[in-house]
Amino acid sequence: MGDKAHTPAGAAGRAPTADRPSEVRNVVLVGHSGAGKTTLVEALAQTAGALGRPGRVEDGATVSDHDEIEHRQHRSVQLSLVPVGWDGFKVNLLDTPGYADFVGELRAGLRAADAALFVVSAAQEADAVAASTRMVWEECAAVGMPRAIVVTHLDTARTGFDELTGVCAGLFGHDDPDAVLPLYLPVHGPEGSDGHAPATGLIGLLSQRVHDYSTGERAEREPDDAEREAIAGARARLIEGIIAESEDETLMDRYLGGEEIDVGTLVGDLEKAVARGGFHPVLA
Ligand SMILES: Nc1nc2c(ncn2[C@@H]2O[C@H](COP(=O)(O)OP(=O)(O)OP(=O)(O)O)[C@@H](O)[C@H]2O)c(=O)[nH]1
Ligand SMILES: [Mg+2]
Repeated sequence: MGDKAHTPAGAAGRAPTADRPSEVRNVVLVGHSGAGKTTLVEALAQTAGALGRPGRVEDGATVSDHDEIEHRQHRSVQLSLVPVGWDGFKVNLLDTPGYADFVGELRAGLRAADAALFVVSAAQEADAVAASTRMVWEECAAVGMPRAIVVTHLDTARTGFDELTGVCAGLFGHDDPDAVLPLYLPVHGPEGSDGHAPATGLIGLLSQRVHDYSTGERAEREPDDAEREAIAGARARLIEGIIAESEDETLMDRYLGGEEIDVGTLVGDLEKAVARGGFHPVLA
């Protein structure tokens, strides 16, 4: 990536440092133009404390789209590096342009990456996930790169989250659709006058807890009856998907025999499966 990579000075506060290569993770964001990669980077940087308030692409106010052309066109035209500190690691977020003209920038980002986030917009028709994005997925699969899928635009969605995770499993999990599954389900608030019901929280399928953001602050609560019902099927499928990838071959028998597998074991196996490139979480 060399001089093509840009670290915006000042905007993200002091860049996190890492003393050892083992403390660095390079994560590239891949997806079609307008999917929401730059907006996601902005939100991740804010959550990690690298930004006070997230800026918007259309205002030319994001850390990642810092070039004058990007401000004018409201889209990324070059590879951009946004370092954030998280849990003792330096995570270098590599935001790539989705527009095909800038594929060289995407290539540079892929070469530097340890893992990839595939960003898919629920606001676009499901078949709009570009063939080029699927090709990049196949390339990453060929080298066993860890991959996750992030669904954006759930607030103005044309396609519901459940439907979209099914579409993603079809597009990206053709070898094994049970290896492309959600870890959380979005909770939607009441429908506004525009007919959209914005997502106000997330239900953790493993933890069975609801992370509620409806007040603007993060709060945690027990699921209600309707949420419990939504959890049941999706949770069973997720657990089976994780266990199928587990190195512990006794786990499936124990699970099918009715044993309640502890969440810590499942999370450990999930992390290993993701790192091996064998399981791909879908995140809202
Ligand atoms: N409502 C809504 N708008 C979003 C969301 N994510 C992104 N947007 C908007 O969608 C537009 C495109 O988002 P970007 O983040 O620029 O998309 P991108 O993937 O970086 O696009 P390229 O840089 O062209 O590859 C912007 O106007 C964003 O504000 C979302 O989750 N909900
Ligand atoms: Mg962008």
